[in-house]
Amino acid sequence: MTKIDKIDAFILDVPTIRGHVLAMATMRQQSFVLVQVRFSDGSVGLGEGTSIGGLSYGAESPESIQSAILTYIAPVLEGQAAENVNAAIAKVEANVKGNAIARAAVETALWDGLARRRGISLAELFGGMQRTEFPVAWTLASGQAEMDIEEARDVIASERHRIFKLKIGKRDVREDIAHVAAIRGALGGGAEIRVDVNQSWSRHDAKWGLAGLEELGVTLAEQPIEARDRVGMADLTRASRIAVMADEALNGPTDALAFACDRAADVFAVKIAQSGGLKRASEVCAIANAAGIGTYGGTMLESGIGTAAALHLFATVDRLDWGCELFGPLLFTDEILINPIRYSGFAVHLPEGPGHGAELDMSKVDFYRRDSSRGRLKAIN
Ligand code: MUC
Ligand code: MG
Repeated sequence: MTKIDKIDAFILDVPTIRGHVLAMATMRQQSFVLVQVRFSDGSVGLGEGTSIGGLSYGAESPESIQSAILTYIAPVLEGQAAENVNAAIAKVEANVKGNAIARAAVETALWDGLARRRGISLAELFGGMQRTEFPVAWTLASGQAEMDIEEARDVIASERHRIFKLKIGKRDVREDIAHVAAIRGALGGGAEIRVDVNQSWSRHDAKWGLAGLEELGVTLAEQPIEARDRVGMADLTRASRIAVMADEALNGPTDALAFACDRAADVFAVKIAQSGGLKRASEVCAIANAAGIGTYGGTMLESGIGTAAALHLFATVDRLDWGCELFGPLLFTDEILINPIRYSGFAVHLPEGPGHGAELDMSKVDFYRRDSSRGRLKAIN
């Protein structure tokens, strides 16, 4: 019987191509937490658990993710049977509360190992793919409208993206609307514009803001108000013609069910990390589908490992109404895979090969590892 032998987790700090200005933090680098699970038959599985902006986005930091994995998850799983991932998930959930991103990272590596041992892809392991390419949004978040416009024109010209998510919420709501109007006006009708407020508006700001965005033809507003304000989200969903999307509010199927019952969103941003793993993310998708809520493949700005795993899950779900934003690897100055994920024809393509298909470039891993002698960057985003 193949067993889980050893679980390792390490942090890579990789710079972003420009400052990524979000309402709650400006990212100049991203800290990927990579997980490597070694199995008793010599096979290996890879996973990733990555958050955003230290502790400014959510309750888990790169350091807490690594420590939860090494201190609490690894001892529960090491020595256990490798082939029954559902049993491993149950064991971890019984022993580790919260820490969804840490749990997701390990679970991804377990599924990856299982699929690789069987010589099939993750999507095949989950029952087969319904799509192999996905419309992919790009986030405009330089903080300056002129720079955002130039960047958008470049990626449209190279046929990478024509759906744009603008990060707003850092400035006054009226300034936000003016910022969106400038970009909307410059890009014209060929580009679809969505916004992500990352919880920064008050309920009153949101009333004003969504009305202004509607006039500009914006199609979707992500997490306009605080994640914990489900009643406010339901009010906005009812009142607004722009689709309202829940993101930070969704930490797995229990939240998804509450949001579905309260009709507190038109769309769910489904993130494998935030959902607590691929299995729970698929349940979030199922709840959305059953409730008539749209789905969107969200990102925590992961490297190619987390991005590939998410693509494999989203390849298998019944619907992915709003496409995805799985552009993470394009936001960094360097690529850590030897087989980078492909972006072309305004789409991201499902990686091929066994497991999630992503293979690490170990020279890059050594270079960016925080604990390596060459790891040059500081821990804080
Ligand atoms: C978020 O809130 O959705 C996803 C894309 C991006 O630029 O930031 C993330 C986080
Ligand atoms: Mg978001």
